Amino acid sequence: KALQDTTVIFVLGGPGAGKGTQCANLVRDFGFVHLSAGDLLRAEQERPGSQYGELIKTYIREGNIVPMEVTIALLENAMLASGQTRFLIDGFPRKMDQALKFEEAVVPSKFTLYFECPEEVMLRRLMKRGETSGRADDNIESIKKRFRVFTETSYPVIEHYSKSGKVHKVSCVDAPDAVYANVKEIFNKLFN
Ligand code: UP5
Ligand code: MG
Repeated sequence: KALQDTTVIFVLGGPGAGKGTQCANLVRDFGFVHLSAGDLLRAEQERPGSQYGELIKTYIREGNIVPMEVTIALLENAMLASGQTRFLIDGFPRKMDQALKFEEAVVPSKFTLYFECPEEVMLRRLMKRGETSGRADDNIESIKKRFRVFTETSYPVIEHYSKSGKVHKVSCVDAPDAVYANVKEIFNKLFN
């Protein structure tokens, strides 16, 4: 299969923890391709003629998890289209069945990078970003729903991989550069 020899790292953490911010650093320093599932879904929502536009819009506004068939297809297509072999899969899997399906149908993950961050810190970041982001889910109602879905549905994915020792946990509370210093240490050991 085309994606057999690829390295996939899941980048997980609560809404606004800083997944996208840190992935940009890793792209620069380690040559990964960054695929944010949320970004791919938002792009699909905007794509003229998409049959999933309305569905995605509703799920994202409500902080709910889009059916995995849609997300996995977008991820797999983007991986194949890139022609590359090292991927940061950001914000996916958000549910246990998605994790199992992706690893079975696409490629197993190497490990999970988990950004730990208290809700009050994430709330502050998202409310601030909401002043300019234009994201339909950067408002207090949607943010509260996103937090609940993360705790109830997405965090168990991290727990699952923790049990098999496949999680590298990094605190995301400090300034972006300080957080990245810790991320870089992990990646230097593995990829340099
Ligand atoms: N910021 C970042 N790091 C900082 C730091 N160390 N100190 C101070 N500020 C920091 O950062 C968020 C904000 O904080 C930015 O303003 C940044 O400058 C600042 P960012 O890097 O964007 O954080 P990130 O974790 O990427 O936050 P994001 O909002 O993207 O996380 P979500 O997980 O909520 O969003 P995502 O786009 O992944 O998903 C959105 C929705 O899509 C989901 O709720 C769901 O409805 C849907 N979805 C699915 O259905 N399935 C999927 O597989 C994926 C998404
Ligand atoms: Mg993001």
